[in-house]
Amino acid sequence: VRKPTPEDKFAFGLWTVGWAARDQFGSASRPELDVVESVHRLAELGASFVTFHDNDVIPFGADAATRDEILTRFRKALDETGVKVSMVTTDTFAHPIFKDGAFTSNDREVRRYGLRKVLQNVDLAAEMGAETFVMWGGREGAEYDASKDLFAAHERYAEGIDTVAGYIKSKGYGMRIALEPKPNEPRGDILLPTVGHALAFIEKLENGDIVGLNPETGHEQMAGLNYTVGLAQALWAEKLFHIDLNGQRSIKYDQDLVFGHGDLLSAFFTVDLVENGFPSGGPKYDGPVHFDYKPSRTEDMQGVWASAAANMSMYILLKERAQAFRADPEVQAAMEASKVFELAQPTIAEGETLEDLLADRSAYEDLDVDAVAARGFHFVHLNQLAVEHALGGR
Ligand code: 3MF
Ligand code: MG
Ligand code: MG
Ligand code: MG
Repeated sequence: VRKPTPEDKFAFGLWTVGWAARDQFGSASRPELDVVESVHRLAELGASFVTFHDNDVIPFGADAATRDEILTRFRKALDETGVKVSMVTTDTFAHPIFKDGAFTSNDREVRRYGLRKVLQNVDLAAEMGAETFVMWGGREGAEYDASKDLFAAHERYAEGIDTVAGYIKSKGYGMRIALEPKPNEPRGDILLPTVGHALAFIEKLENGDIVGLNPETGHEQMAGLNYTVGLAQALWAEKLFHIDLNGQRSIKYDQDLVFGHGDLLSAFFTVDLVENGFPSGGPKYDGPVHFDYKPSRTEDMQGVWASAAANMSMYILLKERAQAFRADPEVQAAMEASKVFELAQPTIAEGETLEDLLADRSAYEDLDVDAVAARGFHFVHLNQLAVEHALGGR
């Protein structure tokens, strides 16, 4: 596999390689990692960007002097390596004050504190030159339906996001917000559980023009959904601001495996969409290729760096396969035979009116319905070609 280049725009969360593998059932299996080392190692491996939660870099509650000292060290590592910060996000889930959420906690004092923490981090994100501000509402949810006024919860969630978006605008920061849906974990149910829910939510915001999505592979798959279809709708809505790539094997806890180590064929089609776009053109994703995975608890530090590299190798391999797939004349012919391109033709032609359609007997009264129904689409052949390309068999 070829080495990553800056054109690949690979990005990693500092919390990914930095995860010491503390889980629900066990203590850490690895030492804590210094962010300065992470930046250097990721740069050597070929990443161009890092992303972080405020508390991945600055401990919760640190005083101003400590904060400045840490940020100076961090900035030095960025300068030395040329690594840029593409996205910043806020930890509104780890500290117990957020146990019932930050923007949707029943406790108003918690909500005001949560909003202040996020707004402070917006300033840091702008200072660091981040283009995207991700908001994953990990604790915005409940275990018990009786515990939440769900109307009020959506009102407060919208109030919170609108306030942050309004603040970004008022400060003239060129940043955009990307909401990250997730169906559950750590809460029993999380608000804005899927891409579709979040898209509908954005429609009702006052400042929704700068609010889009950061869909994560595993999160959609935890809901039994097709990640690529979610990305497609977000693209269609012109709301695909960021992506979190990783691997997940079916509906279970959030595994955060290496990208491609979950549903490999789905990963192939994700890369095909991200790199090649829709067959008919249309909006394309052009942000960083961001990995949000966890080096498994079984891994030592060597395994941490090997798994980080694996995400990039996997993406590069799938990108090469997806490019070969689209360039293959046999695939193009199979797509043609499957009428993939015909879907881009408007059902009512340009210049045609609804009256024309209603008067067109060939469209309805005279259509040989049985003959049309008997036509096959040959999708299985097309899919076989895709799988053969994905496996490097062509
Ligand atoms: C949890 C996540 C989060 C978000 C992160 C960035 C800790 O399942 O995916 O990672 O991606 O908060 O906003
Ligand atoms: Mg994520
Ligand atoms: Mg996640
Ligand atoms: Mg995940």
